[in-house]
Amino acid sequence: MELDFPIVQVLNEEGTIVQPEYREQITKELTMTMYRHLIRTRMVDRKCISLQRQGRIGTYVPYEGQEACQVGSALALNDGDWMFPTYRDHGAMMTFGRSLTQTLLYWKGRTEGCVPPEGKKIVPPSVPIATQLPHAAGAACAEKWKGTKNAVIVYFGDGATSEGDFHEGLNFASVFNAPVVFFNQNNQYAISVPITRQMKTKTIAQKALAYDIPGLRIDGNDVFAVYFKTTEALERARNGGGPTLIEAVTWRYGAHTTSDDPSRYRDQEESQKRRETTDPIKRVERLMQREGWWDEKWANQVQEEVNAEIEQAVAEMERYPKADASDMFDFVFAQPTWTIAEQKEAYLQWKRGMER
Ligand SMILES: Cc1ncc(C[n+]2csc(CCOP(=O)(O)OP(=O)(O)O)c2C)c(N)n1
Ligand SMILES: [Mg+2]
Repeated sequence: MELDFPIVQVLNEEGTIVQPEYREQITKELTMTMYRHLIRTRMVDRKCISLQRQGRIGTYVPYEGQEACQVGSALALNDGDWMFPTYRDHGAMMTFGRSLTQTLLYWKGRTEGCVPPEGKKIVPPSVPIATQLPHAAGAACAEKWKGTKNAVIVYFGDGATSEGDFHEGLNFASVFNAPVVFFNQNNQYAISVPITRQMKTKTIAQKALAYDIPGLRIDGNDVFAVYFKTTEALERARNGGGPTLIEAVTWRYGAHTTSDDPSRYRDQEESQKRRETTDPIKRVERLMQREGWWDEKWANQVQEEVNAEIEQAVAEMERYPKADASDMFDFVFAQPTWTIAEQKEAYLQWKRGMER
């Protein structure tokens, strides 16, 4: 079965284009754009870890290693498309247009961090696993029934495929031929649970067979494979071809969250080895060097610009007052249910007691 779903690469680990049909489209400009986004997402991620360690933001979910999945797929979207992210997909959200300040506000626990930028349909990140898949299928149906050409992308991890919502979302989208791309980042772990303990099938892509939709397994550390294959799936969706399941095979180098210690469940040498061989950013650098596009001065300038953007966003985030814990109750429903009203009252009473 694994042989029916080989991992598709466009750019291999050495930075060589292995699919000639894409050669012409891989221009210096496109590569520089990809590189800038990859560097930006990585630098933001590292900054967030250090902010969390200093107590300046709350628990944080890192994605280092998964930048190609997030950048490549987000750049494939049109402005009118929908994005349904998880807690790990702020790299994709930033690439699609969410500002850095909003990203930081989210991790500071402020509701402002969930408001999408004007005109962009970026849904707040889903923390409950897989609940966003049926929502995405529904939004895609709505776009179809309204007669638009807008498509939907929904992100989820390998662990999410064990949830009922994964199957319900795929089934619904398949039956109604909804314009949605199910974008799986298979980082091979659900917290400490490796994929071999999560499912018996060798691939996630093959699960598409059950819903009679295209299933594709790609190298998630190859930003060009992600970009071109997601673009093709979105195009098919816009043109009435229905949903696609994409499995992007990747790896997170760091911890599940800043509260996790991966050395307790996996060999740290594995991540170190992968950094040297399959890193998504090094691969693009190798391509640029091969093509004679690499310019050290330009690369340094990219870093300086991103640094300045980060520093400004951190300053803006820190000008906001601390999040008010009662926001947690106020923004669940437009009209609070009695249970939520009761919980809020209990919280406020407790808080008054603490202040006395
Ligand atoms: C419905 C639900 N069950 C359990 C959890 C606890 N939980 C948080 S992250 C996670 C693992 C998810 O793994 P995966 O889908 O592979 O995504 P990744 O974190 O690797 O990106 C679990 C079980 C949750 N958030 N929601
Ligand atoms: Mg995972």
